[in-house]
Amino acid sequence: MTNLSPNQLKQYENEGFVSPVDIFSKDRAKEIRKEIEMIEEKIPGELSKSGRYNAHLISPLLDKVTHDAKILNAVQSILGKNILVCGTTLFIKNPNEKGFVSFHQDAKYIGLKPLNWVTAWVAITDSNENNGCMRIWSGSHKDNLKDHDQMFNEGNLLTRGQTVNNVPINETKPLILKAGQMSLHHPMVVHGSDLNKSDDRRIGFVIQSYIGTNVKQMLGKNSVQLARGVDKFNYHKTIGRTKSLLNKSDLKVKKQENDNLQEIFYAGSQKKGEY
Ligand SMILES: O=C(O)CCC(=O)C(=O)O
Repeated sequence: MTNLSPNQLKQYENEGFVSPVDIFSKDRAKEIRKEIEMIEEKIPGELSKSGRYNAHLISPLLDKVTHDAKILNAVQSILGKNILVCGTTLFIKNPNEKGFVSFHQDAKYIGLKPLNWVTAWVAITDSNENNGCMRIWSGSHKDNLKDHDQMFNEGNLLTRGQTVNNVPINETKPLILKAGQMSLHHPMVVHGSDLNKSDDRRIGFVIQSYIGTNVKQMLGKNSVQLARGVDKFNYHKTIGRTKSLLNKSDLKVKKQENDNLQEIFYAGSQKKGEY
């Protein structure tokens, strides 16, 4: 089943994103936030720096979001019926911290080819211009890959501070989402986000990304879960879904996956750090 409307598909084609798409209720978003914060409290550091990747492997509620039928119906409209999950990222911006995301293209550093993949940004809290929502350079996915500087700058939530310079801000659009809504964005579209100036956290849970079964990881290894359909290509190792919160063996799998990811994110870079 596919469910993006012709207008939403046109928006994706013309602008490189679809937003907003309703997924779940505010109350459900609150429950998910509670589970995230419970993990942060029980195992400090588990969801920060390189730990912010693949939280769906240790959190049953984030696992459910990752495999949510509504999200997959929308993703299927773009990728077709055979869909894998190849990772997730928590983008959390706390108030009074300097967190931001420099303008970049995901296709520049994620290593997935061909570009038959899409990223779902799911709002666990409201996300708006005051708390640093994503901004997208509309239509920029139609250009080639752009040069990115590696800035390694303080507060940048990207591993290497990958940055496209001279983005025309007046051609960027804020993706304003209520908790429980999502946006989908194209691997080539230039996007970033500014500081959180509010007095609450901004939490985005990002499935980064849903990939077609024909997509390979060119920069290293990353495991996948089958989200929908069949995988006739078997390019990747598969991992199971979590059955319980903070299960010990799931924590180990997450750690291994995130170590592999560091290799991918720092491929070709002289400088390494932990992020
Ligand atoms: O959460 C943000 O502000 C940026 C997220 C991002 O860069 C992405 O989802 O690709």
